[in-house]
Amino acid sequence: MNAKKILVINGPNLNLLGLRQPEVYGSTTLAELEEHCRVHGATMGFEVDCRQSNHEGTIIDWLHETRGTSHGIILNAGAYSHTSVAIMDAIASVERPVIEVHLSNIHAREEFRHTSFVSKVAKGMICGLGTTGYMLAIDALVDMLEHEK
Ligand code: CA2
Repeated sequence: MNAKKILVINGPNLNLLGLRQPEVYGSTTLAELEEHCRVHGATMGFEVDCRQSNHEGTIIDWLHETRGTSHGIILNAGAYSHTSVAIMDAIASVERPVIEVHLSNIHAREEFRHTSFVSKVAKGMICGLGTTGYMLAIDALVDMLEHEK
């Protein structure tokens, strides 16, 4: 691996960002969010690869791939965060820092959103700060990766 690389994975329904429920998830579209992530990473010399899928297995495949291709991962697994032991197991296998991000404050919402399987294995978690959470997660990963030897 030459260039320092961060993978941003957005899960189910996040392709609708900015298009529906702006009162909950904000008005920034997924394409705008991904561009902000790439630009923010680039200012610190990191390449940011952004992907979105509505499919659990695809997200798991991408997590497995990161073993040889990415130094750190930012994951908003959407509703799979609350249900998927399979994604949790995949994260536990990647041996790369994974930061969980949620746009909304999952603890201030319905009870079924209070549990996250991702949180059990993530390095850290940011929620409730909208798209700023992704920038903070990039900052945290860059700091971690620059100090790791
Ligand atoms: O707050 C978050 O980022 C969530 O991961 C978003 C998920 C939700 O199931 C989690 O509990 C918290 C839902 C993503 C749905 O995204 C939409 C965006 C715009 C319009 C409709 C859905």
